[in-house]
Amino acid sequence: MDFLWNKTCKKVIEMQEFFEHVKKGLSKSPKKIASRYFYDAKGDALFQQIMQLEEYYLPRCEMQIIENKSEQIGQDISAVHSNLQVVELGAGDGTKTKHLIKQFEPHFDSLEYVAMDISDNALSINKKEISSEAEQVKYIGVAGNYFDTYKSLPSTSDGRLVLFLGANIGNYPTPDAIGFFRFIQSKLKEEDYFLVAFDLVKHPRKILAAYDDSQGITKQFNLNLLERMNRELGANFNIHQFDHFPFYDPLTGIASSQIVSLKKQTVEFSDGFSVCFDLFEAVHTEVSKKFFWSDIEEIANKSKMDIAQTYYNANKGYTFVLFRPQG
Ligand code: AVJ
Repeated sequence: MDFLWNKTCKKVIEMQEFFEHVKKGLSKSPKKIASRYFYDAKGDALFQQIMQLEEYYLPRCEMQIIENKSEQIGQDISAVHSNLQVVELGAGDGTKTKHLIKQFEPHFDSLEYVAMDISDNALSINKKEISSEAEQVKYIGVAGNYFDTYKSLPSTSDGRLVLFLGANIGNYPTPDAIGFFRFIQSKLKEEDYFLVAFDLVKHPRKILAAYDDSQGITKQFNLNLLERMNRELGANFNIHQFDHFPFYDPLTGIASSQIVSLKKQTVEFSDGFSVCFDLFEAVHTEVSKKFFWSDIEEIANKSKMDIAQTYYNANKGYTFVLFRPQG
């Protein structure tokens, strides 16, 4: 009963927060909704499908590094620490990280893994995946928004490695990425580490194809944002009167997604809030930044971090960078 009550409260608070965000974002010019709202249950399922797409090359690149470099990463960090706490932000279901943790295990006297994710569902799979792969690892799962959960992470006498994988850093334009790095730094001691996966700039057509797949799954993923507003906020979007428009700018390394209104129309929400869309007016939904080395160096410098190591996939289009606070 208590459990159900808590779950219901959480859901209500989340929906209120979503509604406030939507009201603000759709009243702006240009209109804007943040990509973190993609991920309701249907959005999670669509993202799983995206990760299987031939055109969406990112998960395969990441897996290459995890499979071929985890041993090296473990060895590099164990030169400094024999007891390690690994904290993963946006840990997901653990199907990737379990390989990393498993290869880390022999290098440390003790290993603790703290998985942080917004989804209870993903975390329960995560626990099973990690625990069955690495039995000696002390497992801690923390559900919630990682800004809140990371902030209240207790200190440890062990070394700490924070993981931020999946190229999720790409959702932060450079100034936001710098702010995010400073936030991570606040819980790192001098010898601690931050390991981040970056998707690097590559041929613009290859990048564009990753966000404009031929099966239209990415389109469904974006339009699900409108369906989510229908489901949760009682809006009356007709998704057939909107289209998805992704593009990539090689000058900035930014892939952007937008939802375009195919006619002049008004959309109403259950509480009386309404929004007008002009003919072909767009709503910005996502930034997926592709990084130049100079971007990564700028982020490191401005957040007072040093680059300790870099690990690449086979074609060098994707990298894990190991950062350390500047002494
Ligand atoms: C989960 C942020 C890495 O930007 O590539 C995939 C999300 N959006 N297709 C990305 C996404 C459209 C993805 N990240």
